[in-house]
Amino acid sequence: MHISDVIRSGKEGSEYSIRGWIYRTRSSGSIVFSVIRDQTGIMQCTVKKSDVPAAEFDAAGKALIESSVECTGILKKDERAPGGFELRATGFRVVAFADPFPITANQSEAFLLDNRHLWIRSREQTAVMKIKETLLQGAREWFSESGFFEVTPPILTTNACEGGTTLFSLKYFGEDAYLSQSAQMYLEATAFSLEKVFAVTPSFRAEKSRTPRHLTEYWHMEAEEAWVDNEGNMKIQEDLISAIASAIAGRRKDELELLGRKAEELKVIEPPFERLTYSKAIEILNGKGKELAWGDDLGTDEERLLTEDYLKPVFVTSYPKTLKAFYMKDNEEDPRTYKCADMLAPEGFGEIIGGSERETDYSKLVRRLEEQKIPMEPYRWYLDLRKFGSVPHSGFGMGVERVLRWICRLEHIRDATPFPRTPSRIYP
Ligand code: NSS
Repeated sequence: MHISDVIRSGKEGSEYSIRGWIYRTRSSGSIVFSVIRDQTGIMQCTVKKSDVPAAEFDAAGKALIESSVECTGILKKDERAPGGFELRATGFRVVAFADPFPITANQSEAFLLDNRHLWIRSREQTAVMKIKETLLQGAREWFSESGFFEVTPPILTTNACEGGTTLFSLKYFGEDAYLSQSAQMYLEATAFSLEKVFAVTPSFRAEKSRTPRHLTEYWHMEAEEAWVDNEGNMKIQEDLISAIASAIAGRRKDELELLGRKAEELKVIEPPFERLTYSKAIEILNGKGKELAWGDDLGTDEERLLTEDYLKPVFVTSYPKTLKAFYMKDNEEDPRTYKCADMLAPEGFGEIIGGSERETDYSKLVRRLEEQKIPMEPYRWYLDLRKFGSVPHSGFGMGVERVLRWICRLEHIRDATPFPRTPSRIYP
């Protein structure tokens, strides 16, 4: 049985078998205390020389941390044991003896990253991976209830969606190709079939930025909606984020607590989220002593300043055209800007979603590509979408690890993914 099931439903005096990895072990003469870890928790097994076959007692004494084991024993209450119960072993089998485990207390971040394949067994990493699963699951449930279809866009592509400077390029049988930065264009195409679509794919950004919120490979949850404008797009995003927060608060209380986050803090994440224009954001930042001019980009520091006092995410709308991609829709209310919005996470975490209404005017798109000297050929198919029954449509992309970093209150985004990819790391 899993350890949590034994603790929850086990009867004192009955016999159970658990299996997992040795979390801690110590022996004193004729008794071995072996704390076993499985995916649900930890439990102490007390192995007495008099209660198990001699070879098994011997093995229990020799097995080092992270050896894989099976223990059968009688359940006993023990206030001192983690979880309040222990197993008094009647059998103890070592499945595989471990070498001395390299990870011990107080090791450097670099050492832990080099040994990531082993470090992900830690309780913190396990908690983050479980919360990530709930994030993805909760989001998929929300999308499904809200009439979205999950689709499967390609990763190998000839299109730059978010500009040429952060592309990983490769040769595709002699032709120039890239790893996808965003599924957006393919989602736009699919939305003219299924109307409401979403996808969860890896996205790649060759960004040299060494910040606590940039990965070169991250999981991107993107949606595209036909017949929806920028305001409708924001409504969908705040509903989605609230559903994710609520799923995690409801199902992952213990894991959140282990990471120093109270589930209650996520329960306040409910629509509506405040909307600020970019112009207003600049004003606020100027008021906080940041010297910024209209047209300057908001970096990590600016977004931290802007969101440090918020408890819920906030939208920043109507960014200057010079800061955003060519496919966004003109904003008639302020022609210097697009009809777009970024969602920033509270408590200083910053951008978690980028979204916009899409330009539907064929000639405007062609003009922008020309102005920005972007070669037209790879975009023929994308431009085609404006020639065959285009409709108002909008969409967004959410960085899964960015959201997870905020929800788990992680210092660095690399801890939101088991095998982080950053400019200086591709091993293990
Ligand atoms: O560049 S974005 O702001 N927008 C797009 O890619 C759109 N084409 C998405 C769309 O409309 N379908 O990236 C979207 C989000 C952004 O808000 C972050 O949360 C995340 O993707 N993102 C990243 N996460 C981790 N590391 C890096 N380097 C990164 N870049 C973006």
